[in-house]
Amino acid sequence: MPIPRGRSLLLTVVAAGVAAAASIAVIGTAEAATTLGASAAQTGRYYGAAVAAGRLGDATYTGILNREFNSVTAENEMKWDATEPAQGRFTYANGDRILNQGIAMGAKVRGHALLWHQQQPGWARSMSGAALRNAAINHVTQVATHYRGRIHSWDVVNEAFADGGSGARRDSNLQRTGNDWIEAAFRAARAADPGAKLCYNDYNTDGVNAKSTGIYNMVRDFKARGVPIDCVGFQSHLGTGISGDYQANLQRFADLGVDVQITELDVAQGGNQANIYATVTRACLAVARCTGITVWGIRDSDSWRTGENPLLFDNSGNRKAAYNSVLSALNAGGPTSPGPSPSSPGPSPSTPSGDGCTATVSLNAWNGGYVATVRVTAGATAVNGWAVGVTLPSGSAVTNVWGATSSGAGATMSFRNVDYNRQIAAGGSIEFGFQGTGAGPGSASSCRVG
Ligand code: 9MR
Repeated sequence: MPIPRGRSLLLTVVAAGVAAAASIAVIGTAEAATTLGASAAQTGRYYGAAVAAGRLGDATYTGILNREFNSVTAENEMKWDATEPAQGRFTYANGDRILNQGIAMGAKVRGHALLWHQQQPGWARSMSGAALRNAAINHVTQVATHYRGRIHSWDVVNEAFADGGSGARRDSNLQRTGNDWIEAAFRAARAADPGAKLCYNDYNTDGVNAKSTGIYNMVRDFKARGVPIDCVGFQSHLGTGISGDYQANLQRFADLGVDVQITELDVAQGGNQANIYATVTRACLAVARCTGITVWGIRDSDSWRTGENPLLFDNSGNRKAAYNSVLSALNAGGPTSPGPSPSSPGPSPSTPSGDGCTATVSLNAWNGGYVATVRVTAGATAVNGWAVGVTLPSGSAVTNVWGATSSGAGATMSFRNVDYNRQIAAGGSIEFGFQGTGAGPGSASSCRVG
């Protein structure tokens, strides 16, 4: 991985024994001003791009990506049709290419998108009811588990609200499984990857309007009821103008206690493209909880908006006027964004007392299925191998398990450690989980060491 120029300079300065903090800061600022990622990082933010795995072999494309950006989003490769083309058969090769590109760059990786009414595999499009709900939650669990610990933010649910004046949910096969499908997805994502920020992402939300207000009300309700949501993504596919209350809209969401992110920015070239890009940048910088901006592609020729030239680099990879306006706006600065908030704690571990272990089950249940997260906590002595027994109500069946192996069927299931979570330090805990159909287990469970 190339060392960012700012960092190597800083090391040189320190090695030379120049201890004056002011001069280090000045050098850092001057260096940071030359790329989008480094200038955004000055206020604790990221500047990212949507990346297509198929373009990573293009040296111009990858050169700009490596130089300018400190966050990547998979443009298509982590979507449902890409990651689960046949039910229960998961394919991560292209998603992993983007993840590894991000890791190699030292960049954040945004996950996009776990559930969406579009780009569903054919098998899911023809499903409905409890079967679809179970398949969707299993998808969330499996994909978020595969990428666990490596995703900065997940778009857990994408574009679930209708356009127009209703402020209501969009009709879709997912919506028809019950209005609680969104919260079920967020709970499953939290259980699978407690370290990722969980976002709701949508378009046509670039000001205070009926659609953004519908989403605002959902987020407020989720926060009030403890549904795990950390961020809202504003796609910001913009035309030739921008709403005067763009910033105020970001701020009202931030005031609910979530981060906001600009997730898919592109702006039609026909109007005042450079100014609109600068306005969006300044709006994000002015909102302390606006943690980063992602543009939806690199060069105009990479964009889904064919013919609109909506990005920051032209077809040859040259910086456009819009690029310069973004860079200047980033360098003008703004309040520092808050650092990563700790992920919400799972069920509180029992106080260690005596030897042995305890297990607590927390449940994310819906009509016809559930995801159970089991926290295993060691007592005053470290544990080397454990087994947990769980009693299931009649009619319930476990369909998949992660972080443990299972045995038994029917009423009593036994779960044993796998290699990586065999050992638990004294007082420490680990989690495993399982998904099932029917009603979920109660909280009672047994735990034994060995
Ligand atoms: O940029 C994506 C394009 O390559 C795909 O063909 C398209 C398929 O629906 O999805 C595009 O990305 C969309 C994103 O996933 C969600 N918000 C709207 C984006 C543009 O359509």
